[in-house]
Amino acid sequence: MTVNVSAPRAEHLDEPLGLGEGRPRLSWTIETDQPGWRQDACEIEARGERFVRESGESVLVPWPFEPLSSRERVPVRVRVRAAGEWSEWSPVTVLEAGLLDPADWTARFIAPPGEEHLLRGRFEVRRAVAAARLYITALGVYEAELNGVPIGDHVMAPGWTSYGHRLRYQTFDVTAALRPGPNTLGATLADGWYRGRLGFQGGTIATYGEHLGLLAQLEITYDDGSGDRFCTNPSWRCADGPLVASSIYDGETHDARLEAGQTWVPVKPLDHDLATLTAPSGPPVRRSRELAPVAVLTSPSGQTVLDFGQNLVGRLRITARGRAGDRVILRHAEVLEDGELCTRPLRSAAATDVYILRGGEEEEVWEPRFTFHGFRYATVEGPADPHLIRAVVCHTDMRRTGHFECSDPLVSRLHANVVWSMRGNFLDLPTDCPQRDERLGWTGDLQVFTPTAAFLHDCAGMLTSWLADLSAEQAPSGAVPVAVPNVLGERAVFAAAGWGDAVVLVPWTLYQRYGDAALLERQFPAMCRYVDHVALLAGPMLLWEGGHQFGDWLDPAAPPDKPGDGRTPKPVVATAYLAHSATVLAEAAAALGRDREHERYARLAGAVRAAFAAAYVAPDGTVLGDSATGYALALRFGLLPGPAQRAHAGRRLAEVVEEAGHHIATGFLGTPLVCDALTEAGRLDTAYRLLLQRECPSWLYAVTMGATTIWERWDSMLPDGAVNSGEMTSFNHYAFGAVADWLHRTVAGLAPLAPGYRRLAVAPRPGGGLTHARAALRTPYGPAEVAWRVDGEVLEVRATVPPNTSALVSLPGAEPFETGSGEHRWTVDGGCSTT
Ligand code: RAM
Repeated sequence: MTVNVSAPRAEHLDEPLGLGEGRPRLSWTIETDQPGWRQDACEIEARGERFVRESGESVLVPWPFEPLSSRERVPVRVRVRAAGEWSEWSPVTVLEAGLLDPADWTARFIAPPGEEHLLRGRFEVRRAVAAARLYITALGVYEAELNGVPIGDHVMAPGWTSYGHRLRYQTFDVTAALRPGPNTLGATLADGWYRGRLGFQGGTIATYGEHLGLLAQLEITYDDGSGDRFCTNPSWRCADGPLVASSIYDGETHDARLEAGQTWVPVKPLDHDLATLTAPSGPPVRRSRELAPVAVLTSPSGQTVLDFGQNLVGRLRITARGRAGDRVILRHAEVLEDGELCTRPLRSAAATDVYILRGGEEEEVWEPRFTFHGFRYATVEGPADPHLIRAVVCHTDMRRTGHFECSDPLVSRLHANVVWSMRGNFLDLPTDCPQRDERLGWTGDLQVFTPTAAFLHDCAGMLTSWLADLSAEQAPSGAVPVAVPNVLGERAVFAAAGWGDAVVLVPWTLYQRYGDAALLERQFPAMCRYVDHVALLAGPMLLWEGGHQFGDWLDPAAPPDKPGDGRTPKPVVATAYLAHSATVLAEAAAALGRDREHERYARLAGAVRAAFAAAYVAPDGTVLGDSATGYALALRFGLLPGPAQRAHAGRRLAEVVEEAGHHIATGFLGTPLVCDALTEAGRLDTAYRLLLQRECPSWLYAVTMGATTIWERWDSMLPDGAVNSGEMTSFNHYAFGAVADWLHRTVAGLAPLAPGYRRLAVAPRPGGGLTHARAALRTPYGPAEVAWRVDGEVLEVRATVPPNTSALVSLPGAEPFETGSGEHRWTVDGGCSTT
């Protein structure tokens, strides 16, 4: 028997350099050929100390030793015991703490006196270097270099957080970049999210501050144990450089003629609270892949148009040759209209990059550094060879964890589109869209998409940071901004059903998917404050009927200029969400062992459910508004008072969907629930017909129109190919992609039953004429998979259950049963229909 233990992972990080946790929790996975393998105990070794824990836990296991101190480097390994036998030790992971205390910083922020954006400082390396670390961040975005060589491969660092509360710093190992004698540490600063145009439809300038700033602390340890520290301080100098303009929305202008010959002037000190500094809890943004154009076209007006075959987020890298002062101009768009770049959906975002050539015989290669665009198409003007242009895809460097495919190529493409929309909108924070003058962390969009996101990629670390901002920005009343970080001001801080509920529902989903109870505990006070606030708004009747609501946003029946006015009454949506959040909060309290809060919120949830039923559910089970979203909410959130009403609501939901010709009749909040509600109501056939509809509005309509990402509106592109003229016409908005969670859990049949998938459901529900489907997930415990295939009357199901977990298996027409880890194969004869 072999039992291999993976190298331990710290927190949600694959790169444990510069850890911000003094007590990092550890996780490992097991590889074994033994079915049903279960851990009885583990032993953790660090700093030569060992600790045995009599426990089966292998995910986010508490740090058993004295906390790490700042900068401490600790090799850690683990072994496990099962059935009395200890395994071999795992490979070692070396953890290294970052600067855990504001007092560790002797560096101070510096700022250019004017609009200079190049900064540099010089220092001496006295002898052979054993180790060197650079701790660095900026007010703005930065790229640093040592002796002219870029440090690291991060993009748009330090990213976007609620800067007034939390500013992330990065830690780099720069040992190899130093040389004996004089060295130069340099950085380029740009506005990024800190000072650029940011907001809703235009936005404001200098959202966070007037001045860009840099903070850097380089710590050198020499081979004799002595050290030097070199910090940003008033001896640094700054200069203008080639970065002429830079804006996230509008693009970047780089004048290569200004790359040399600067005049360096002194910097000035800048005050900024070092207590806001925090280490990242997730991976940085990186360049993840490059795409070559699939076609180079000439538009009717004579423009050279590149088609990358995929709507993506990132920027172009060009290769140019020409005279000094020649310009290459790049414009980006997600779609073409009448063969021309259609930039109207970008609203005021210019999305234009300009490169001004140095000139000469040599090829000049350039990629903008401090902007990103959402595009599939681009026009290029000037002396750059279009065939050599590459699209560089950028997003948070999350581990890909989940995959899905099935026998219907359109559904598989729909799923691929969801993955691309996640990539495009998980660029340091979860955004609604990546292309127009917006790109904000809208809470509602993430709320509905988190279950899907948490399957596709390991986004626990990234969303931990976003949630910290969400709680930091929560008002004393308990209300939260509708988009986080909040740049829309006070008017954006209000409870909106389905949006604000992200406070409660996102941590809960992350707990279920990643087993992170500490995160749940940390968010718990914010969750309570939010639900208390909404309960207050709902008043003594416990009906949430007032205030500004987005409703079932972008229901296809809503008037184009009133996207919130769909068929489902707003009070129905809002009160349903209050009941749901209170229920989830009660469950969260139970999971955390908080009995008092559990009781309190379970009581509130029960009362709101009763109020909902009394006010909005007729005795026969008809829900006010008689809409698909109303029924989906009532069924999924358990708001129907009895079995008769439940049965009626299920029937009525199916009828409503059929009456709409199996076209989508739901918006942001109903869409993620409707297939689940139908399945639960015993109408899987109707759910499949809804999924497989190809006419507008439907999920597959966009796919038949050539979509490669999920659209904001069901008809972002109209059937005749015209681009919707509405204000909000993004082609890269993940919200409607939330149906992928149903594909994973129900179509393929792989779902979590206990936090972190410690117990999973294997419950495939074949239908819709599909002949096979498969979901594969790297769970926190290791790879899991469910795959099925229909051959005539026979259904064959294969499943992989990770070591140290178990599964509840429900096959069509059979009694559910439990199984342990390992590779399984079952067949069901005759008992399933696939039409
Ligand atoms: C828009 C975006 C976003 C949505 C809000 C309410 O600006 O489309 O997705 O959450 O409105």
